Amino acid sequence: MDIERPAPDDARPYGRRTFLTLVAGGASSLLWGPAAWNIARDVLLPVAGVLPPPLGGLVRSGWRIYSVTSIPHFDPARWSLKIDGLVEQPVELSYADLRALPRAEQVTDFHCVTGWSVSDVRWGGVRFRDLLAAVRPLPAAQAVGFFSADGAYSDSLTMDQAYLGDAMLAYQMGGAPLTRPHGAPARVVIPEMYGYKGVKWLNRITLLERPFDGYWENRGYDRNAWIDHRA
Ligand SMILES: Nc1nc2c(c(=O)[nH]1)N[C@H]1C(S)=C(S)[C@@H](COP(=O)(O)O)O[C@H]1N2
Ligand SMILES: [Mo]
Repeated sequence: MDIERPAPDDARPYGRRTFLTLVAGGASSLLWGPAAWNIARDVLLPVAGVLPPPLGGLVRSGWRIYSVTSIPHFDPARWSLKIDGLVEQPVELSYADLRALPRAEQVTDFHCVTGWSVSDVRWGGVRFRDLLAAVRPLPAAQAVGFFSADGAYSDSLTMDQAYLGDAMLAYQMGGAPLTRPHGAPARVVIPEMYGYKGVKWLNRITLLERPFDGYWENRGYDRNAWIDHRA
């Protein structure tokens, strides 16, 4: 079985640039208060070891950027999200369309199956029920397939899983637009399951009769990725 690894080398330069930019803002963010700190936190944490001691002391846990390909570019003017499959009305949403949908917010913990977690992640986005309202799913649609703009990564959920109260398509993290390493412009969030269900750089959703095995499931992971080992 393959195992998850941090983003490949060709993806690193971007992540590093982002880190340097945000560290500059990050130090002063301590003066702006907790909200600003949260925004910078996800980027600061992976390098806790190189931070000066007082800042390092605040670090509890951290993100690792995962990508099985190089990290896709996001152009707000050209990006679209196609929603098709078992629906009455397929649609193609622009980034502006996506942000115009009813917005939901939540603070939830994030767990990767390889053993790292991030507590209290503030997500903003749209609930799948609100996202799918426009396409009017057919009665036969019992599952949702998610596809990444990276051309390699996909996963699926049953409709019931996608409609859980804290599942969403997130386009904000920590009160700011999702950064490119974290999946800009949008990623799947389902806190009750391990992070591999959360397809980043999402650009297509297809409604299906039944779920399929996603990228990591084809490499040995469980299709039902419940963190608390629910049936
Ligand atoms: N497109 C894509 N989405 C992905 C992955 C990936 O490699 N490619 N990795 C998944 C895994 S295993 C995890 S734990 C999370 C990690 O999110 P992060 O890179 O924002 O920390 O993204 C998930 N979504
Ligand atoms: Mo993961």
